[in-house]
Amino acid sequence: MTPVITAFEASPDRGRGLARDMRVRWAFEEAGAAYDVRLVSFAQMKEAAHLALHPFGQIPTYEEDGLTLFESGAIVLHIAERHGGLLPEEPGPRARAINWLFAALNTVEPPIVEREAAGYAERDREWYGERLEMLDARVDTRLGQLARRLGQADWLDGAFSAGDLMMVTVLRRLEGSGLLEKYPNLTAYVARGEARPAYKRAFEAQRAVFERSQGGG
Ligand code: GTB
Repeated sequence: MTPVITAFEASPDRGRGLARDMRVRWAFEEAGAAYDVRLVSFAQMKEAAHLALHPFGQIPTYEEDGLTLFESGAIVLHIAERHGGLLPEEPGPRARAINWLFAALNTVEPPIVEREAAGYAERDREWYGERLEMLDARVDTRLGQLARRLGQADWLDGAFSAGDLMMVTVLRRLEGSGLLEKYPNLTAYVARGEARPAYKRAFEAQRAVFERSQGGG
């Protein structure tokens, strides 16, 4: 069976590839593996049929031959383990690539998401400016640390891996914030990820979904 993932019927990012199906699509494309997409509305995500796949009523999910997964990190890791191209074969480098995948999700993404969430939920509060400064500083700490470790290397640990794929998608969530630009090696790193043919295919696929949802395409 071709794996089926779920994605937003009309992504609130308007096709900028910031929703978490993008990382899964990119992993499939890097692996050269076919996949199908089932689009869901916000209402459908909260209905019983979708909650049976995803206990938190979100996208993305993954279904294949009786296996159901949720959590974009688990899905990307599953794809990487099933196919070549996203994880080194040697145990040490492979473990380090997985290490970076977790670092992207557990150490770099949380302050970025918290900052983004404050922008949606707290923008009108009188203390928002002060809070934003604090949130920016937390993100900046992580970016500075990551920039130091990456240095002038192309990728985080040798060849491109699922760890880089995840880190690039996480850093892309800073688009428009102006925070990444302080670190030219990180902006170049993201651009390097975005220049990969597999990334471009995944990006176009999710963008086409958004265009169709607006009556285009
Ligand atoms: N930890 C989970 C994972 O990694 O898979 C988190 C999944 C998640 O947050 N899914 C979001 C979702 O389904 C979509 S990606 N939200 C609907 C809900 O919770 O009801 C997050 C996202 C949404 C929108 C933008 N955007 O507009 O730019 C970016 C990212």
